[in-house]
Amino acid sequence: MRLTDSQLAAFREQGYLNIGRILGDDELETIGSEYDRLVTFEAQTLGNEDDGVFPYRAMLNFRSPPLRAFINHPEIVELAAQILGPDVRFWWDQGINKAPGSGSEIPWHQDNGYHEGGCPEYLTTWLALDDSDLENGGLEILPGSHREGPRSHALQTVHYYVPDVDGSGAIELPARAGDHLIFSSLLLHRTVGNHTTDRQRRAWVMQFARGDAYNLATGEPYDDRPWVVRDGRRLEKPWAERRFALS
Ligand SMILES: O=C(O)CCC(=O)C(=O)O
Repeated sequence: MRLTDSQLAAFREQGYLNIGRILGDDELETIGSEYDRLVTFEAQTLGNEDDGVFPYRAMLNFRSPPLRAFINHPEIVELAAQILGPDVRFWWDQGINKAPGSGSEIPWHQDNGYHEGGCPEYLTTWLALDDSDLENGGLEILPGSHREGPRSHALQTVHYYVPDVDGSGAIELPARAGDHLIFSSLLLHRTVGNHTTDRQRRAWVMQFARGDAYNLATGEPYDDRPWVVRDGRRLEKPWAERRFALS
């Protein structure tokens, strides 16, 4: 998928974009059925019992060969290279299902806030597997907030969050099932609780980083993340110098 110049300019300026549907029906069906097998209440939940927990699972690509095939999907990595440059590593993926009654929020944060030692700005892709809005646990964002750089995060249970965010400029970022949202890892965002009784809100998040990304505290390269694009060419077989340890 190639962004137009005006889409790219809007992304750089606002820090986010809904690029619509870039995967086919069959692909979305494969993702949906593998996701439903893996992202379940029985496997793992996040959130708190009082508000209602939600299924969460990290690194679905480790657990499912059909899902692993998407980490170097041609449309997705073309987009990543256009934004990040000619050398791109796959960074992380996670499934989050704000199920009906999962009232727990994910508080305001930048995705960068989750990495000890810090890492440079990277790209988050957020695939909506269901329609998503503020009734069923959808996203709220602060447009342009990525331009202010990294913010310091506090830890609340397992969520890193930015305290005292002035949310007065926040907007809803809705999506239709099948849409891909993309945003900067520095964009401030949160997701609200799902207060419906019958509308699940599943999302599969995949993230990509520049090939030269390194740990800002230790100086170490992130060479445990697989290459998906090198010298502007998509790799058929992603590979990394070191094995990634999922803790
Ligand atoms: O999908 C969600 O509920 C949370 C997404 C999010 O905030 C993230 O992936 O950083």
